[in-house]
Amino acid sequence: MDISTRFKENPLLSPADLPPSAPNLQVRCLLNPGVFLFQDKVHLLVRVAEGVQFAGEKLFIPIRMENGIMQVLTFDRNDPELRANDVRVINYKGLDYLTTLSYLKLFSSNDGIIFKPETLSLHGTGRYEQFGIEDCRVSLLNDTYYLSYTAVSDNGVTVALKTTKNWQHFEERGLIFPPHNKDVAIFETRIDGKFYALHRPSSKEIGGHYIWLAESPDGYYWGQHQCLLKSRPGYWDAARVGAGAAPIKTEQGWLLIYHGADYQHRYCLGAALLALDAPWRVLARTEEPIMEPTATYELNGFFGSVIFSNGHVVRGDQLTIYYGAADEVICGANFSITQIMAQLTFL
Ligand code: MAN
Repeated sequence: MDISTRFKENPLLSPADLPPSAPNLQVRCLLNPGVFLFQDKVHLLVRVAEGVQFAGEKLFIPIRMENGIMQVLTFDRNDPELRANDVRVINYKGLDYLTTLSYLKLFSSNDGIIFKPETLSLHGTGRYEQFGIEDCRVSLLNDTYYLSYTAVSDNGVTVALKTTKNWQHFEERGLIFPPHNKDVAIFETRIDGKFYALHRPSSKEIGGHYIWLAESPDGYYWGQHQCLLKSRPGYWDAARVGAGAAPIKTEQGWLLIYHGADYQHRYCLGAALLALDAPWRVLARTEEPIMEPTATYELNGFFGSVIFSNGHVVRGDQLTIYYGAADEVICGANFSITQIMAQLTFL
């Protein structure tokens, strides 16, 4: 059951709210923000997806070369070796390219509703980020923010980590998960001295798009992997599942908000509960979504029928999630944690 209360101000941020980062680019989507509190303000680390204006028979793909310079690849739409039937990705001569190049842009707000851009922009660098950086989760442990984000290149879809204490100086921690992996959410409390993270490896053959758990002595080197939550045939989350932001610590366990999609690529949110002292034990899961795309801005957009969240703020029983709607705009919604708990079915 959809138990969310959408902000009446939705969408909070749209592509028109930000100028492009280069003159020949166009902002196509503002989506999937990482969320954190810093200096008493709500901050969104927004994924900005930019493309090049399509022109007639040509298709343009922006990429960021290893030296940091943006380059535009040109394809002929009628080329028999081009496959371009997904708005997000094309395939040419057997190789995949993304139609947009994403970077991360910081916004802040006093009230959690009206967001203004800050100066900070994080662009992809080096050979693993040439197709962009996406969908950052921001986890706070002690005084350090951990930024885990998707790094895409022709080497594959990987997960990279940066850390910062002040949002001015960043430590590059490199790739923490090899391809194909995304949706990494680092727990904000250590358990028995160890760091824990949810991640989502994908297999094209045996296996699927499942949520896994990993542990680490230092937050940088991850191992002891365990498969946690699988997609469920016949359900709203039949095709894929992936973690949202860091799980929320409650008395009953770690409350995880996750996204699930069916084979029609309809993305909804669900919840699961993990044991407090043993997060590899799944205690409960929602049978139905707790939020599904129904609003116009969720149904229609760059990629319709999508609700995707990787950031939230918790205040007592109130959970405020920020989410990408239809892969194009950023919205907000409130939940009661008690009500989410009531939707869980214990295993
Ligand atoms: C999928 C979608 C895109 C994303 C790519 C690479 O195709 O989630 O939005 O850019 O994966 O991560």
